[in-house]
Amino acid sequence: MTVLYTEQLLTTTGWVQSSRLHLDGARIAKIESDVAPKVGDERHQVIVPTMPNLHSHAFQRGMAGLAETRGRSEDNFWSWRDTMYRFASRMSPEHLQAIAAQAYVEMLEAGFGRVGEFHYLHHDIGGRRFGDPAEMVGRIAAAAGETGIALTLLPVFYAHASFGGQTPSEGQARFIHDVESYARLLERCREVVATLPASVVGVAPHSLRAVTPGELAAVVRMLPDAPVHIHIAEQQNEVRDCLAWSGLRPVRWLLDNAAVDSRWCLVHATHVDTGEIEAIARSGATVGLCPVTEANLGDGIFPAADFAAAGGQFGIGTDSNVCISLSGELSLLEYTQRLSLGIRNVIGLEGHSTGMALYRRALSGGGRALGAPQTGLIEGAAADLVSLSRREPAMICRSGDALIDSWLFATGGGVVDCVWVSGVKQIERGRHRSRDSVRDAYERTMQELCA
Ligand code: NGQ
Ligand code: ZN
Repeated sequence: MTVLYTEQLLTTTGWVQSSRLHLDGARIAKIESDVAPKVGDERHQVIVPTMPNLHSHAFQRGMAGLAETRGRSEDNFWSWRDTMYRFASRMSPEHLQAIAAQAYVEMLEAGFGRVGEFHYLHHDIGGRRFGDPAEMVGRIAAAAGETGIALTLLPVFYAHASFGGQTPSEGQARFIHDVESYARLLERCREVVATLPASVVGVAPHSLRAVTPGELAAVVRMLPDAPVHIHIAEQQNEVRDCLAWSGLRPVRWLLDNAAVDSRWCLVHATHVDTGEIEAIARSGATVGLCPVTEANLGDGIFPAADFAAAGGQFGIGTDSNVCISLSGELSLLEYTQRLSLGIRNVIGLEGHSTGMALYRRALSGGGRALGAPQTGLIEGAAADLVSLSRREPAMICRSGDALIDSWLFATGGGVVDCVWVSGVKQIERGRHRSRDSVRDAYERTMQELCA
């Protein structure tokens, strides 16, 4: 049995000192605190739980930084999407696996232990069908298996270009299913991930733009207790189009027309009014915030302070993977609130650390949204751990909550030392054990795609 000794440990009930964690395979068998280390213990300074990354499109990592040149007319979300569709149109299954593995290595190195992969690149180039409908899903699962990140697979149902069941565009040909073919895909997904430890499969109607009400209901029924993820109200345009189609704003339409509950993750939910904020909080759904991507795409600012005050739950995601950073997502989430409200220390309670409030909330919201609700460190829980190093100047003389505040707000994130997922150490001294081989395969893929 492996025993980790750590000076400080963040448990479900708070910080404890001088702890010995006994790992029994994938689980934490026992935690002793206020004890001395023993010979053979592996020594660490600070151990905290890994963070769930509740929303990723792994393949988009390959175009990170390639959509940052101003075009002839105004650039916006939709012109970025055209670039993204062109990038996606040439990707083979091998390319997808190599890019996803690179993204997952970077996620693990950042301190994420589980990824919710919102996967919609299903068909071959030009929309031709593969012999196995789960060919591309298999590549996502292989990348997760290769890197050791825990996977919540969210196969996407995508059928239409916009509200009212519009015919999909050419750029969407690789995404498209009908309800019957999606049911077959889902069945294969469950087989494909069966050998991946701790994996979960959910359903993901892409957005209210991409599904009809009937399709939405059918998809949500397919896996009765599994996570349901949907993009919603990310862009003002989308709110306008939804109003024109239904007379209701997107979040309002969803809450009135689907049984939204704690299974649900509303990704973005950027544009919400006061009534919608309160109604999401009451529903028990998690809001999936992706601050770095939302900033990159010019989406807008989610009213996180009001939502948190209403008792709402949120988690964080890296979405387009334009820059994979745990500290970056959480600090930007807080900073967008500060910038829009003109005040400091917004998420959190009087007299308490903001970093801790962000970390704890994103931990429980993310775990719930990904169908892996037990995220804290406690005896019997999964050994999903991050150790932090105090070598970074900004971490010197910090203890307890100040460690999290300094990590999130005062470093570039480079304080992650080791990461264990289900008791397996994937990151050591900040580097994934397969960092070099994954990088080399990624380089070959990028050379082909950029040729
Ligand atoms: C996606 N990404 O599915 O990758 C979307 C763009 C769309 C974000 N929404 C496509 N950030 O929403 O139509
Ligand atoms: Zn997305």
